[in-house]
Amino acid sequence: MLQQWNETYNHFHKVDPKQTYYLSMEYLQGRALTNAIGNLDIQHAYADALNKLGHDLENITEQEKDAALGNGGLGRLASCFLDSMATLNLPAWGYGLRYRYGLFKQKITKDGQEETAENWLEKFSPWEVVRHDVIYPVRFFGRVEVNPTGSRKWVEGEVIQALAYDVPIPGYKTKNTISLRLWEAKAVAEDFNLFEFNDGQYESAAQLHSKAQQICAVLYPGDATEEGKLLRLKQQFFLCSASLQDIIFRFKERRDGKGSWQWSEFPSKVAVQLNDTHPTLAIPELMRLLMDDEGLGWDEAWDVTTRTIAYTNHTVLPEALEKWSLAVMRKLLPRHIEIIEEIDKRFVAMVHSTQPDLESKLPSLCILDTSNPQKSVVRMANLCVVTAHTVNGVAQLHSDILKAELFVDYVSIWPTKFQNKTNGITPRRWLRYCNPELSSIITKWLKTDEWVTNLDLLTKLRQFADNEDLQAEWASAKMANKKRLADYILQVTGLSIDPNSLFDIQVKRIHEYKRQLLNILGAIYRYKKLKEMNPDERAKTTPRTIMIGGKAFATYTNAKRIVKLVNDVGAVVNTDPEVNNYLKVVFVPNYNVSVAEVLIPGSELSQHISTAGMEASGTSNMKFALNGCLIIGTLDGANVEIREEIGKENFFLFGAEADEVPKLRKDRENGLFKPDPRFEEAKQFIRSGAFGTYDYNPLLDSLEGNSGYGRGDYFLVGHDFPSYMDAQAKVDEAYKDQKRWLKMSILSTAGSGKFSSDRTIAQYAKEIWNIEECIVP
Ligand code: B1N
Repeated sequence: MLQQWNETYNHFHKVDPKQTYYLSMEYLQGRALTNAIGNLDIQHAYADALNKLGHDLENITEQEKDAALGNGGLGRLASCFLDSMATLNLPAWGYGLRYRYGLFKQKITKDGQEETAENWLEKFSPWEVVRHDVIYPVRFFGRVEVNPTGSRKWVEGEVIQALAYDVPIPGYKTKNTISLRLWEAKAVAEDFNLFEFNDGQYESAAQLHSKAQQICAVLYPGDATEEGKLLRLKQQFFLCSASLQDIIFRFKERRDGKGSWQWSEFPSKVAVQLNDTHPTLAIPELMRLLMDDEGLGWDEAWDVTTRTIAYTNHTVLPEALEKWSLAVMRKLLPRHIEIIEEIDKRFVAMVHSTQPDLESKLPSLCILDTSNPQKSVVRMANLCVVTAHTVNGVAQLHSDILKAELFVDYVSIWPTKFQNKTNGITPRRWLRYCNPELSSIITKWLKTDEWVTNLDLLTKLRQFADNEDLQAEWASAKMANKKRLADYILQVTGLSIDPNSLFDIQVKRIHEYKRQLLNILGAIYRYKKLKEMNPDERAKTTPRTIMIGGKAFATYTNAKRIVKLVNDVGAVVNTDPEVNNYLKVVFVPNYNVSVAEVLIPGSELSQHISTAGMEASGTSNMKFALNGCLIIGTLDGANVEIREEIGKENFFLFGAEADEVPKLRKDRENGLFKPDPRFEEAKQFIRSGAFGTYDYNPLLDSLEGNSGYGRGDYFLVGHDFPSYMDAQAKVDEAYKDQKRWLKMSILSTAGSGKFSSDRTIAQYAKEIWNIEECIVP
């Protein structure tokens, strides 16, 4: 792989194509071994070689720690994108940070979730190559010096070094192997103060060393929440500055010796994609490098910057839209604030002169929000929209909402700037490698394994959906995966689950908008009804194992209460001899990429039940559908498109639609909401103490009342509860008819071709980046 990696770099260097640089604060890579030997197509030889050394592949695979340098969907998307860029032979790079500690490990105790540090580098990572020759200075604080000529320079402050660690990203059955370049922060060697050290002042002697270490110490564990901490801003700038210096270095290196060239050529060699607003500082940093270091004028630098940068939005949740304090930013990045102020000033002037009808909208459209002069902020999404040549959402519904709501007034200024790029997942990791049983069956029936790189071929399974032989093979693969999953659950929780029950899974970050609370309230209602039945009635029900997993942000108390509730419900239900043959409730601890690789193939029903309009896309919905798992879900995010592709008769739909949500919230405020008795019964059961003495009132109170902070059921759990229970009843009925269920499962896989990240990346390449494949011969 190292050899192919070098060849790839050399080939790109020689051909000098336009390249994409993907900037992301998060990559959720998971383990690398299975993927690497699979993409190199050497699984069997590798396994044989290990056997000869007295080891076995499966055992070795398990030794690797997950690289969890991300929180959830956004970080995993970046990793799927890298796999597709390599597989499609695209000249592309990923840039990120080498966090010393990744996403925390979750332990479940009697008090609920406990977080511990994830020391993924404890035994070193064999997948990275430190590049002592690739190092750039990154400045913080300081001041702006104005020269007599009028040019400006950022000086003084503290300078920290960015050191590159490269991770190879092999494409599937191609030589092309691209790089994920992760930056680590280091103090400048001369900054160690020997004088102070000799004087016994050890801490102050090493001050810059410890400041440098802080920058990449830990991943911020918020998912769709913003922290607004200085260290986070430092991390963001560190990524942007180091990456852009590297990109500019490479651009100049490749122009060297080729005669004269112009900076205006930069956008024909470089595309920069911002993964959400987290790397927004790439905008003022590119402007600064071009003007202050390279001597370009404003107009020329602005032209280069706007033609280079594109922005992806991943959320409309107000709490996740980044706003940085102007005062904090001015201290940390004084030159960048000057640039941002100038961009804003020119934007406002442009609106005045060309869009006078939008003047009244300027307070919300401009970049700086100075409406509260003591608390002025920089709105990062606005800076991105004003600058980027393209802005995209991550599923059709989400992109429509961006155009109709969040960015509506920008659309009238730049009608062609806004696009949709529906997310995707890599079929290598999320089917070929995590589900070898199902993969062989698909290859056998399609008579080719080309589907691994051309996922649309899966539609050819549709013609066999009723075929009894395929259904039998399909069922036996699912059973094998369910048994493997049951073994895993036994190993991590000590709980036995029945592989003949319906495996029903919801795994994702715990968030009120994702409505794990709806799921567990449904489970509670089911439990109560089972208790009320006589044994004969019970025996006619469809046995279920409900599994819920996911991490809660450490200070998000309602999310932590949900984790505790799921565990408490499980403790009661699973030990109740009257019921536990028909229902089990399992909290799967420490959900991560490797756990997902076991859960998803073994799942039969999965829940994607967010309040409509709130989940930008979701990507685990695609992974479950691809593995033949049926979905119960709302019309939200990519669910809408999945349902279109696999057929509405194969999707258990319920709940309000996005455009109804505002009115439903209003109605509720006006006291017009009448709760379903089943909903009241489920809540009352918790209040009665059926699941222990923990105080669930704050959680339950969030579902009560008509409005108010943490009240008024903002996420419409009560409104959607009855239709959710009705949809669940349809699931139970459908499962009783296994022939029908298997057909639906086959059609689910058959309809998932669109959700390959190869399709997504091909669209980015053509419609945003304007790059082409560059195949290593
Ligand atoms: O990005 C995913 C989507 O599939 C999900 O629907 C969406 O929720 C997720 C701040 C985020 N949006 N915003 C974040 C992550 C970390 C952070 O510090 C925000 N994650 C998403 C991929 O498009």
